[in-house]
Amino acid sequence: MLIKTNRDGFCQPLASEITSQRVYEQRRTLVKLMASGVAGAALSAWASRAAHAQEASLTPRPGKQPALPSVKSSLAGAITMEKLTPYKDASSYNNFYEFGTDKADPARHAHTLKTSPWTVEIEGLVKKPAQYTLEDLLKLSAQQERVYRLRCVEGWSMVIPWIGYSLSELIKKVEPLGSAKYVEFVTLADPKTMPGVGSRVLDWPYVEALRLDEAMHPLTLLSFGMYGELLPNQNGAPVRLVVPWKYGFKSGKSLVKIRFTDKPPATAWNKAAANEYGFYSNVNPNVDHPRWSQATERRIGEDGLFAKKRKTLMFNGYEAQVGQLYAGMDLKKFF
Ligand SMILES: Nc1nc2c(c(=O)[nH]1)N[C@H]1C(S)=C(S)[C@@H](COP(=O)(O)O)O[C@H]1N2
Ligand SMILES: [Mo]
Repeated sequence: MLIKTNRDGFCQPLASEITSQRVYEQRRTLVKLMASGVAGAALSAWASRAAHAQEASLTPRPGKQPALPSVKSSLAGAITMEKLTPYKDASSYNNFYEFGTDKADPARHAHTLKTSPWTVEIEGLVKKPAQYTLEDLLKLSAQQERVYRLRCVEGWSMVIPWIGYSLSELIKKVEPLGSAKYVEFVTLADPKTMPGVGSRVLDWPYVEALRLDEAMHPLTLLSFGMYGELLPNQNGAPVRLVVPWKYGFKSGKSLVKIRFTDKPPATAWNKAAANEYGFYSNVNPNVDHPRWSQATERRIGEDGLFAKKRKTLMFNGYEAQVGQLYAGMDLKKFF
């Protein structure tokens, strides 16, 4: 660390130097993490030591996955002070239809998902199409911890300390062409390891998409971990999206391809039921799902007999950050 001596003779590192030192140490830690094979058993002793050194320790590490060191994000809206959903609930009550449609199915079946080796292909309207290995992606930018709410269209929500960095960091590297207006996210569809892919509930692979400016918004997170550790398979390992102001289904899990297009891509839920799931799918308490209200939500992990339902907030509480993206749009029409 660089030490500056000020005129009084006190030695004080500058705040900016502390930050860069942390990022440097974090990168070194990640290199070690990868040298030992991301999910290797040999890693666990080191991982628990690294967890103690971790700056952003909001919860005790669950100890289910190797640690993923991160720094606490300073981005406005990236941290909520609400109580975290217990890890047990966040990792056992999931939607991941490739492993079955019951909320308990992903935790039960996703152990078959093979997350290494893993590559994400970037294609379409970009100057620099590329194939990124997971290791490349982990190193691409500093890992941050962000505590986001995620609200499912079905009416439940969770508060999760995600780890990752803004998707915009990756997008900037591949240089979208002027003609690129949308970003399509294609997720893994492997019938050998994903029993749900044999069913006809959705048209596989599960595909989601954002407008380019939504994808570039700093809150849009490319996530590799949660609760201080790598993502468990059922939450979308090894890399997923988290778009906190949209219904949960926009946050694609286990991404394998990111494609830049000039037309709105066809998305899995829109193809399945266009009248129920629009392209935008912004959390909006004033626009009901055709079959149920979207005005309130139930927080998973606190649903005791007398637990009150919470009022759902516009853009899931992120209106100050993202409202501008939709200025002048009729959100009943563009739901
Ligand atoms: N590939 C894929 N991604 C997916 C889904 C899915 O079925 N397949 N379900 C979505 C839905 S409906 C929700 S609510 C969130 C749930 O994320 P979580 O299990 O980490 O809470 O994942 C989203 N991403
Ligand atoms: Mo969902």
